[in-house]
Amino acid sequence: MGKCLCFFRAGIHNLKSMKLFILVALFGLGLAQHNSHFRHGRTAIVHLFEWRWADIAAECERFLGPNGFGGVQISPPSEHIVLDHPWRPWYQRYQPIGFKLCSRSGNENELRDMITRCNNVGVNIYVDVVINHMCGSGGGEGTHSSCGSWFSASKRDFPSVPFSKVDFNDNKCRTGSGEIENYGDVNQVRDCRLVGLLDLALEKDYVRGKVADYLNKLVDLGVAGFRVDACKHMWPGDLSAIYGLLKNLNTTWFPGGSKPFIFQEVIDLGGEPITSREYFHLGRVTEFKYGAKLGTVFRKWNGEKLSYTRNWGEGWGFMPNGDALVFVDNHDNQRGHGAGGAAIVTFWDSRLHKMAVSYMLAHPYGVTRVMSSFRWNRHIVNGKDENDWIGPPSHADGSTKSVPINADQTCGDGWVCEHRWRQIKNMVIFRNVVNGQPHSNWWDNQSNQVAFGRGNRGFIVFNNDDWDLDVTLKTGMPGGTYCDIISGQKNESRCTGKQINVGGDGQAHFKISNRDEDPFVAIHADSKL
Ligand code: AAO
Repeated sequence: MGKCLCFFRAGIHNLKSMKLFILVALFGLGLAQHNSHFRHGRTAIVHLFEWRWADIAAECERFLGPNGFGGVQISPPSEHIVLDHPWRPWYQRYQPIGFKLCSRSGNENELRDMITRCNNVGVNIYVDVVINHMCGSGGGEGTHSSCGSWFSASKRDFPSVPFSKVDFNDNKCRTGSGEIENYGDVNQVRDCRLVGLLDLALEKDYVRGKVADYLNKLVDLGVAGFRVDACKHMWPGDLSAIYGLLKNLNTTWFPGGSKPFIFQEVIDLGGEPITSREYFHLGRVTEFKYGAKLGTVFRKWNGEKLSYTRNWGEGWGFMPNGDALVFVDNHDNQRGHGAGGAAIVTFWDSRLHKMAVSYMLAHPYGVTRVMSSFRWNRHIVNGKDENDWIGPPSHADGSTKSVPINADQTCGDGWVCEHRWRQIKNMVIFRNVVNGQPHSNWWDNQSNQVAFGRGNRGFIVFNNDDWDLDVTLKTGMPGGTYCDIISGQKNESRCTGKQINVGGDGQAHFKISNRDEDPFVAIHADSKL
């Protein structure tokens, strides 16, 4: 009896440990898709929207590597339609006609070279992949594509994959138009066309296989993961099946067993049956509430105040920190295409943009992404920009211009390069220096003057009121003289901007005029003289 009882107990014990092991393995697996694989303690992604591969490679080596950027989100590299607007609209990149690695940003060799050069300086590459659909149903027929491959939208014929009529959802969609007509209907959102885009039948193994082949080709080239476009329009089960076909990352640059980082575009500001939560188990998700709320707070709209952000992050109803990919603006909502409306703070409002991006980079919540844009001549009529389609700086033949770097380190020819603005570049470094440190030493004036630290490694103070800030605060930092990395930075043994003296008690006096070019101050362990 005793023997069998102890066997029984042992069996239970083994079963429990087996269950625990499976849970850890699954959880660990799940977490793995949430892991950005940043190297050397880096913490931020920059979206080099519409940049050419050759320019990204150069930027990795001359700027992003040396300044501690963790990675670059690149525009969709797959072959796309060429639309005949004079300026080739930016959104033609979101109308694939095949999976050849050949787009207006460059060809496969240029892509391979860029991924290698960026990886070699510790900058990861995350690819924006469009796998929900092919081109618009009105895309016509012919070779008007970025690499000259023939296709026919009306015949659903894409020989370069190949995809044919049976690989699309036309027969599954239940709306008369074949389009999404109501975001309140889950089946429409996932089985009908998003703004006319031919919807792929992702429940088919054949289609899943072609998509996985495309993603695995990029994994083999050395990418660290993917921004997956339009995930709201794909069933989580189909995405799970596709992600399950992905290879581990290339061990030339990543540890064995590393799974691709996945961050999924799902616009969820509430009010629709499809929510971000349905995608958390698959990878991180874009938190659109973040930029919408931060813009409202810094614009001081709807009675919002910066002092209300004491519990910023999950306290504001955002998704769990471990699932979040956050940003102030993105390529859609900086031109009114996505979610967030007029609250979104873009480079057009540069003073506010620097404050909002710096707040994001100082705060521990989420994996952070900085937008890097191009200018276009906005033409706003009744609150809508009629030129929201204009593509990147281009030559007369429609090809994208290279990114010239001026002597003052800014970019020319219409490229905005927000990531190169001193305040933003220095806050990317700030985020690296304070990585892992808790949010601490909060102070506010119950209006729009706030301050908070990151353990004993960093401290930031904002004045978004219409009067001066003049206060002595507990910073949590060791005593010493620190350079403010917003008004300047530390160059050898001197500060090029303001300097802050922290006493042995960790207290420091801050005086910030609301008329300052940048009414905020930030110091960190590496800006100490
Ligand atoms: C272009 C033309 C179309 C044409 C089509 C095909 O503009 O007229 O029919 O070609 O020929 C981009 C452009 C599109 C472009 C497309 C293809 O933005 O204009 O169409 O390339 O060239 C939805 C999706 C979301 C998507 C967003 C734009 O859910 O995934 O629309 N973003 C991604 C990319 C984007 C790209 C695509 C997808 C397509 O980032 O660049 O399109 O690959 C609500 C819903 C959202 C929905 C928006 C649509 O959002 O919730 O899911 O996003 O509406 O505007 C408040 C609400 C919020 C609401 C928001 C906006 O904030 O709280 O829920 O308003 O209305």
